[in-house]
Amino acid sequence: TVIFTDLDGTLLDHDNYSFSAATSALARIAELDIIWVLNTSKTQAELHQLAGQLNNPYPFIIENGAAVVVPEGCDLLAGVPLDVVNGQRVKAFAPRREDIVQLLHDWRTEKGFQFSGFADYSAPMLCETTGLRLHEAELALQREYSEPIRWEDSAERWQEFAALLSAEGLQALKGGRFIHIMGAADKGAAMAWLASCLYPTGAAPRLIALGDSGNDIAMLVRADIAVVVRSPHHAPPDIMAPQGELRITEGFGPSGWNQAILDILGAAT
Ligand code: 2M8
Ligand code: MG
Ligand code: MG
Repeated sequence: TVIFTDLDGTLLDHDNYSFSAATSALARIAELDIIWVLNTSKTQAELHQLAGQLNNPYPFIIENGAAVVVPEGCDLLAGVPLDVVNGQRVKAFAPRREDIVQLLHDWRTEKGFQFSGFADYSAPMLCETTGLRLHEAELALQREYSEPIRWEDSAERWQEFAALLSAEGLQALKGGRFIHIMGAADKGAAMAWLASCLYPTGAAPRLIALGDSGNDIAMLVRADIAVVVRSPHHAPPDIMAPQGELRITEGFGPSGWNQAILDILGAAT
C-alpha cells in the first residue's frame, strides 16, 4: 500500500490548516511503516516546512503534479535519474511559471480580463484571503510552476480566457480557494510515475488517494481506493469513472481523513 494525499481541505483543515484531528491515523500509518506521499497544490518551499511538521520523510508532489521532489536523506528513488534544481533532486513534468504569468498579464492588459493572482498579492494580502500565517504566505508565494488566480469576470469572459489557455497548452485546475493556471501536468500522472519508481519490479502497490477538490480528480480516478474528503465549504468533486473503489467521508477535512484511513488500514489491535 502507498497513500497519496492532498493537504488543504483534506489532511489540513480548510480554515486553520491543523492536522490534529488526523493524529490517530497518522500514528497507524507510521506503525505499519506505510509510505505516504503529500500530493498538493502547495509549493516546494511550503512542503519542505510541512513535511517536517508532519514528520514525513518521503518524496512529495508539488503544485498539482508539476514536480516530484526527493528530499535530502530519502534514498527511495536511488536508481532513478533526477534533475538537480537549486540543490534539490526533482523530476519536473510542467513548464516553469514565469512564462505563464507573463502570458496572463499580457492577456489582462490586451483584453481587459478581470482577475487577480498570486503575482499581484503581497504576503499580508495572501494572509487575509487564506488565513495562512505571514511566514507560510511567503512560502506559498514562492511558486515555480503554477499561478493561482481568482476570476473576477463574467462566465462568458471565462470561456474566452479558457480558449486562450488551451491554445497555449495550459489548463485551469480548481483548488479550494483558487483556480490554478499551469501546464499539462496533474496529480494523477505524478502519482503514477512515483508509484512505478517506488516499485519498479514486482506487484504494483495498492494506491490509496485522498482529496477534496477538482484538482484531486486526476489522482482519485487512478487510485485503487479513492477517498473524497468532504469539505464544509464546497460540494465534493464529481468523480466520473473511477478505476477503483470510491468512498466519501462523513466528517470534514482531517477528521474525515482520520476515519477513512483507520477504516481502510484497520485500527491498531
Ligand atoms: C492554494 O491552494 C489551495 C489548495 O486547494 C487553494 O486553491 O485553495 C495554494 O496557493 C497554496 O500554495 C496555498 O498554501 C493555499 C493556501 O490556502 O492556497
Ligand atoms: Mg485540497
Ligand atoms: Mg491541494
